[in-house]
Amino acid sequence: MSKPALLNVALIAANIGSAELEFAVKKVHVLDVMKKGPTDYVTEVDRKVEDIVFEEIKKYYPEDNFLGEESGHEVNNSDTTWVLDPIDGTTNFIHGIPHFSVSIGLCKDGVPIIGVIYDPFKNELFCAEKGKGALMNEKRIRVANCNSINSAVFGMGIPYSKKNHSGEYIETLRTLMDSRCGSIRRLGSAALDLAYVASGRLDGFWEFNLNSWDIAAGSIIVLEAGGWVSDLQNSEDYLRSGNILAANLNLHKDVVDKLRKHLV
Ligand code: 2AM
Ligand code: CA
Repeated sequence: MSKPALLNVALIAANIGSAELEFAVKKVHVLDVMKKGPTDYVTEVDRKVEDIVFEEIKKYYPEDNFLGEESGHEVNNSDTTWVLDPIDGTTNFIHGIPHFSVSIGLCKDGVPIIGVIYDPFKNELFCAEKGKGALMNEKRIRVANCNSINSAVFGMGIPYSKKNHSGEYIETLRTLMDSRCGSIRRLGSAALDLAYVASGRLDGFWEFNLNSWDIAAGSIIVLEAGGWVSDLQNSEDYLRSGNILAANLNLHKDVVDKLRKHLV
């Protein structure tokens, strides 16, 4: 019997994970919240969603590699890795702020080829497959065509500790503010920030020091929606560095030109 297509498996798994999140958010006030670090939270829901999503994928593709925020890296000598963030935006989730997502990326030889991001609260499902375009709830999406920093609305994230690029972050913020950019938002889920760039809700997004599970799915969705993704020096090494800038091609070039001289 042939296996279901990779994207279909990612979609089924995202639906299952998202249903669990939708259920869990109703009892968020009684959750046992644990800390991985001073500002890094995990809940029993993160772990449960990770388990059920990987369990579903492994029904069809058990021989692949699996990288999850909570369970770490399972290496099975495959060139294909499923990269999962069971809740992207855990801090929002814990605080009852309805903006978080399940994010499932699939990388082949380290390059994202499939991305699925599900926002259970708004019932919005973003997905893409390399070469096949990007969709939101089955409708084709494209990045915005904003060409000017002055009218652009950017999403961004604030790094979590002093050693995590806080100086560079302040410089990027100052540079864009000095350039009189349109507006800046800090929404709290990098996966959804990228999905919003892909769907034209945000014109651009940047953040430092993310993990591959935060951005693997979102980056392929932006690329397939006609946008461009790099690190802040315009290198394509963003998945490894975790420093990311996404926008349409014209805006991306303008922002990189402005930011480059402020970054080492
Ligand atoms: P998370 O909710 O899965 O942790 C928001 O700026 C982004 O930063 C989110 O994608 C969030 O992912 C991530 N993030 C939140 N807390 C973090 C921490 N302590 N260290 C690194 N990344 C974090
Ligand atoms: Ca997470």
